[in-house]
Amino acid sequence: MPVNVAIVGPAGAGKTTLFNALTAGRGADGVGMVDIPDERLTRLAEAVNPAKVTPAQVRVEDSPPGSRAQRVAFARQADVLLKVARCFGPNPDPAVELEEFALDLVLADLASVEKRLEVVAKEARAGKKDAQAETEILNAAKEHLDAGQQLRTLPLEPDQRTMLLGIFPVTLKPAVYVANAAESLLPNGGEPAAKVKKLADAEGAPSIVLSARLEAELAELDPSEQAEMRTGYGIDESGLGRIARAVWAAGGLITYFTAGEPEARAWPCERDAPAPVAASKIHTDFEKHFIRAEVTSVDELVAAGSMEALRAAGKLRVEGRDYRVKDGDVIFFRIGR
Ligand SMILES: Nc1nc2c(ncn2[C@@H]2O[C@H](COP(=O)(O)OP(=O)(O)OP(=O)(O)O)[C@@H](O)[C@H]2O)c(=O)[nH]1
Ligand SMILES: [Mg+2]
Repeated sequence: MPVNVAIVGPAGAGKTTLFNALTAGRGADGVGMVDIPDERLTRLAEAVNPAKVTPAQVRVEDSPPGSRAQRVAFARQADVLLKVARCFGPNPDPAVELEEFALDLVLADLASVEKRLEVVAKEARAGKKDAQAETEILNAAKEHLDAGQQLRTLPLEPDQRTMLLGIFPVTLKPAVYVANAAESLLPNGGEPAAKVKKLADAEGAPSIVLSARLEAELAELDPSEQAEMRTGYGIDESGLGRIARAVWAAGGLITYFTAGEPEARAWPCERDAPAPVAASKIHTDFEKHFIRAEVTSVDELVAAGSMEALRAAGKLRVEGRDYRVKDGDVIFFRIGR
């Protein structure tokens, strides 16, 4: 399943421009599928020479025009929020604009928490197990939101987090900040981008600097021209590549690979997922019928040329159900029936 990324943020921050850049103009109705560049997959494909190469994909969605409530509802359905801030044009004040935008999300979560508190109070009176623990965490959340803070910055135990997720809080979603800077301020975005970074750092969220307009122009060039232009601006990686890495980091994702003759493929997966859960990304049945995982690294596979060669040399690691899949693993899953 692709990762769902919603481009959100203040009005006129360059969200649609960034959407067009990321989707290279191929999005329709504000939705586009984007292939994630990964040099490891490129190297695997060169070594294995498969019939098909399938990169990881992200489903990117642009904020639709609409009311504040509609914008909040839109942010709610994403896995990761890409928060764009205007760091170009006259008097950019991205920190203030981002805080105003965040306040809408905070108020929306506050309303959900209050509604849930009423329900849980009834459940507590009826003697429902866990009602007390849920009331406590909801009250802590309410206090945090009342102070204008997003839930992302509230320290939570795993079970508290699970309880809070029941109200689909939008300020608990992982976020990546994008300082959309004037071309003249590249590569580091100057003072406005520094403000964005400060805000992101305070939340422990990744932030990146780019020019959405420049990225949109670059997306129309062939790769060598792109690289040359980027170098001129002091940028060493595409906006898409940098956004993807930040989305993976914020969303707690890793990438593992499969590399057979029919297909070499990159699979996004939650960090620390047990092997059967990682296998279920390929097919839901694989979780139930998981037997074992045969694991290697990109470098070892590239050196050996194929999974078969590694297997024959006894160099594939055999891992069981408890194995936690790592970023960069190349895996062959043995599945029963
Ligand atoms: N100089 C400069 N202008 C930009 C950049 N990105 C966007 N703009 C301009 O900013 C204006 C708004 O851009 P949009 O992409 O429509 O912004 P938006 O966030 O989608 O706006 P709404 O959907 O109306 O909230 C347009 O005139 C863009 O050309 C950029 O990186 N540099
Ligand atoms: Mg727009």
